[in-house]
Amino acid sequence: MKIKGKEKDFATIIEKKYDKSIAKCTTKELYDALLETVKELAKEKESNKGKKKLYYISAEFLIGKLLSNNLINLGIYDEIKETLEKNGKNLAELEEFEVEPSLGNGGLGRLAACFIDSIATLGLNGDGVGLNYHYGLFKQVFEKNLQKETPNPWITEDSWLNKTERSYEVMFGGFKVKSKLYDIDVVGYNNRTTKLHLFDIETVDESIVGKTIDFDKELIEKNLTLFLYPDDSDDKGRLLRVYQQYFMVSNAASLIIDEALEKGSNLHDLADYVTIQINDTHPSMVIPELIRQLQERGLLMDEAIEIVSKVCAYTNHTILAEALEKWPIEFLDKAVPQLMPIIRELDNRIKDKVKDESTYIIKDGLVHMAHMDIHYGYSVNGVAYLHTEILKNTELNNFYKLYPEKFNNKTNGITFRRWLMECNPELSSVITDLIGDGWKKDANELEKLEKFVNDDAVLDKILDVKHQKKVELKNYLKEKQNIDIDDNSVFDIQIKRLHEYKRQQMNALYVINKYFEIKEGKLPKRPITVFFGAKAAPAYVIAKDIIHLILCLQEIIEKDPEVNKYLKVVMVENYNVTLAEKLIPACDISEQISLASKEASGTSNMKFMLNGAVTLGTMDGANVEIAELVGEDNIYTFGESSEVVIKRYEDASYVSRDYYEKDEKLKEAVDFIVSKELLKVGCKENLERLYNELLNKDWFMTFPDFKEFVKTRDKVYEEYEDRKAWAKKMLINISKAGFFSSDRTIAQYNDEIWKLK
Ligand code: KOT
Repeated sequence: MKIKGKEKDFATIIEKKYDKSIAKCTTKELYDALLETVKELAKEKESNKGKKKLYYISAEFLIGKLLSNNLINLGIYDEIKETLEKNGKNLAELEEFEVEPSLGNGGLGRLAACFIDSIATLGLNGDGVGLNYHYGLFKQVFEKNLQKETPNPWITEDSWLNKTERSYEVMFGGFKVKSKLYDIDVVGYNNRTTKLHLFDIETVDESIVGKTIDFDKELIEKNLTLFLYPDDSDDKGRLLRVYQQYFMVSNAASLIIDEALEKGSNLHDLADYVTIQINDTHPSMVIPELIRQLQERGLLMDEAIEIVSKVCAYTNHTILAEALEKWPIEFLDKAVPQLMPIIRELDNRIKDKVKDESTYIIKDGLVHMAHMDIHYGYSVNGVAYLHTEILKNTELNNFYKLYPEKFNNKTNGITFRRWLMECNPELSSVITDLIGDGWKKDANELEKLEKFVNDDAVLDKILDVKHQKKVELKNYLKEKQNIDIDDNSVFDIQIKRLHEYKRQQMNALYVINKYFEIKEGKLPKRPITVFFGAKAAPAYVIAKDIIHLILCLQEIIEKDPEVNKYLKVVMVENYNVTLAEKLIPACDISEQISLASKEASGTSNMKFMLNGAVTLGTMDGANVEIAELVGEDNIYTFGESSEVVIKRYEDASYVSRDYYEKDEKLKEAVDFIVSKELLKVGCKENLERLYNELLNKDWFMTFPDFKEFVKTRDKVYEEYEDRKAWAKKMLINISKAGFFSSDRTIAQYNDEIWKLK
């Protein structure tokens, strides 16, 4: 590798730093040296330049570990790996040493991380802006088959954060705080870098948190950047979120204005210098805050509003009503009183010209953040074709009628650097051997793989790699969780946040159904391992009950000698990016079983197909586009359509008990939740609550899809046995995954929204 123009090798760097050879170094020493080297190399890369700059503001950036990814993007992964191996060391140990930052929840946060990678790689002038949560989301531990939440500290002296000199004063109602900016350099796969800016406060006090995630929610100066989404089940937690959000956007606005001024903007022309992507409504207060700061610098309200309306673009990631943020006016009055007059003014201007009250910003004492984004942003996008259509035609139809020109779709994507090259080097090299490495820069080239669909040797290779990755996962989970897995079983995997609409409960009901079949002597042709990975929000009671059910099933099945040879449930603890990178390459069947219309896009579906898993899913989110690309022979779909589901909600006609009464198998599975067997290992209160919820409500309509789900899934297992036919499906999935590269998504954001040069 070249540092400051001079050829250097890692062994010499180590020798110089520690006065000893690589072989004699500890893991920490090697890690530190690599961290330092990579940080230095990143600094040398040209940072993306241009007059106009994008600020991608997001409450979450689920970046994952960075070492290997940075080595890949710098083009020195193989070199370092070999050097270490030659000296009896291995990169995997260093990867293990690294602590994963816990700065996100799920899809929205991981998407932001993929986007930053692609922005750097495409050489676009854009940075990410977010918060530096010290304890991240939370660390999930299982105790007595229940989820417990503990703090997840990740900031050590070996972190990727670089402390900067930048600092701003942020005013809250009655007090102010001083911010401190930390940066992480994001290296693109192309000699470029951008930055992830994470704001923090220096008065934050980790000691106010004990072993659990409880802490005094009113000590804002001490708790502001401790956790991502502190428990919002009570008003104090919700209010803290408002403080966090304002802290994030006020710093962002200050940074944006400073950087524009430095580049010669006179602020009247700010829209030529800046575009802001608002990642769901968490950063929405940037709109009134930017207006406020522009006024402070002498601009008049009219002009400030006009400028901001040309600068801000909004992405919607969900149609779930409870996720569309609405803040009580009292909250904003208390936390950020300086914003309320501006928000009122923004709302009044709408009330003056728009008749449709449903679009007003302030209604019934609540401030509707998304409404503000749509009225005062220049672009509104959904994250998959179906999702955007639902926004236009149903959820946001009233806004679509007002501003049809603002609405556009940007189907999500994933970075192939992390989700193929890093997590599956074996498959990457099979691909490269077949079609060359052009796909690394242009993912569409993966389509060239299609011509090998009848090549037995290629199909065998793909099956071999899959098996190898299954063995790796098996060994990893043996070491980490002491679980024994049969690598010849089918690996059936569902990984995503735990939510009723994602319907992990339906997967669990299938497991129960299979358990009964096995008990009755109807054995599967091959053992099945059903993996789950999911965190439930601390205050989401039913979601935690579903985790409880899954863990209880895991225990019962494991202990049953009649069943455990054929069926196994594995719920991985503390599911995160690191685990995803191990699970995804090893997956045979990708479970994407949300209630049609509810999953905006999904992104694990894309990661799985790229790694040769076959999707079993509903026609929801990006599954629809996957189905279109791979064709019906290479995906398994089932369940009611989004139209039927939307209609069912509209006429409120759904009665879950009707399905339960009519379907014997379903009844049997649901009853098992409160059976003697389960109550022996589980908690009565949780299991009964879940049982009653399903029977009396089932708001996300698991029951109507259950029968077809069982039938389709059984068919998947049967067809899996024709290994050659299955390998073809795998190959087609890989070859069609190119569309889901986040490089494509980001190029579209730029062409159609940001318009950076
Ligand atoms: C969370 C809270 C409020 C609003 C939205 C969310 C949210 C949505 N968090 N994650 N999402 C997911 O975003 C992904 C990226 O666009 C989608 O693929 C996925 O379907 C959403 O559920």
